[in-house]
Amino acid sequence: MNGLKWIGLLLLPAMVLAANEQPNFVFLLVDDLGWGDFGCYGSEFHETPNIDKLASQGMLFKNGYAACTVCSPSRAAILTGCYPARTHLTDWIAGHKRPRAKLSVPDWTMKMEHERVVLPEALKAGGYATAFFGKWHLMPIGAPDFEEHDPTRHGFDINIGGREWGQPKGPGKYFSPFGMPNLDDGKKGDFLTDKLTDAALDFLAATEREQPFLLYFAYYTLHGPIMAPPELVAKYKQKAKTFKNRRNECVNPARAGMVEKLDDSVGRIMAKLDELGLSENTVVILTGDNGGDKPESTGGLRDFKGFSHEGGVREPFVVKWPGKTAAGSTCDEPVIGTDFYPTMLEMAGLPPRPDQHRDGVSIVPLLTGQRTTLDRNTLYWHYPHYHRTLPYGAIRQGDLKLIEFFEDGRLELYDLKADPTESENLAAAHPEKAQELLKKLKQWRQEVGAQTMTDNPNYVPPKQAKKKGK
Ligand SMILES: [Ca+2]
Repeated sequence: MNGLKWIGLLLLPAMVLAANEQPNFVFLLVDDLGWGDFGCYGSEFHETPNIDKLASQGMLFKNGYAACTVCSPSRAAILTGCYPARTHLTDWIAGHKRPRAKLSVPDWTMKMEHERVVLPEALKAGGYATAFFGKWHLMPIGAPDFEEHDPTRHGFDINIGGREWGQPKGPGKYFSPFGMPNLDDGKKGDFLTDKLTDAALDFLAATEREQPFLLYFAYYTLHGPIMAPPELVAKYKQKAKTFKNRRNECVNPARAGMVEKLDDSVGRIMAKLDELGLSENTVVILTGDNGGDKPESTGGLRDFKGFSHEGGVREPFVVKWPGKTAAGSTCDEPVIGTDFYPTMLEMAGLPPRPDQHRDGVSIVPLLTGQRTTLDRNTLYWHYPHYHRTLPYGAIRQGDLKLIEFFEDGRLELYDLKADPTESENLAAAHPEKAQELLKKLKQWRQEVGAQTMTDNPNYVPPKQAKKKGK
């Protein structure tokens, strides 16, 4: 080969795939999923054979993160490839009101802006069929353009079940009737996870084979209300009687039943892919939007949904990419929800959109085993809101994590390798390191244009508020 040809080859994009070579995507996003909720992440009470099998066929990440400790911001981060701090979509829609709190919550954005090209839009532009199932929770409740923000206005060809709801809103909640957009109510007593899965299987069966697809399934489960079919509740009540809880995990029969229904759903989807001959060219991704809603669901990590500590944001994170990812592999590198957008574009052989997924990094080199680390060594969180936690920002750099609480500037510093449960605050012992990370965190907030909090003129200290309330 002559030199010119070599140069020509080098100038080609890294991967150009013919349409029939582009992989399909099944993206499974579980609500309020604890790091310890699956067998492959250590649970002994929950029974997740299908999910464990999925993990055994792909790569399991041990330091996978959600971009926020609550729903909507994490979901938007996956779709936009941007940190919540950058989009200003920083709390669950429509958030808590704390008019008497010490700090004023900024005027944050309760929707994804249409100007952004989000992940499903980018894949659609690349020839993909796109379908949304389940919980959306990204509509600006009460705003005039409310209806303009359902999944079909953000790149999905079809929407089954997505509305402004953060949880099932039908009279039977997880049981039929559901009253959800385009979802068959089935018969009384039917379970929501099953019916959404039926719809997803119908989509798979009907998909035109010449066109690759994105099946984006955002489960309502495991969000409250915690409910499962009676026979499963009975099964796990029985199991609980003799269960040796060696890991102090969540032993809640109804929640375990929800997990089993989730696992059934994953199993049915995998079986359908097999049946249709699609398994070998379908990437399956499974993760969660924020930590479990039960303190014991997080595999021993500190705190849970709504908190600044690891239990609020560390998530199961599994990717099966047939022929590319070594079966049964694991990865220790920290990765986060914003990374899916550039990763999936690269998998699809589509050009990156660095002006869109500004905070994501393609994790393809990790998945292919080409590398064990990324060039990035910092992750960030920004939560200028009151929830279970006080408002905070956080940075993880290598194994170190610094949390800054905005009310009083209090700092917490942890070495996640030596102390994964964040039990020993090292901030006082290592003030220089704490200040170095704080400086980085502040610089990052400036770079992404994060909204900051201000002193609240209507602040009523808790003691006075209590008196007034009497
Ligand atoms: Ca959630």
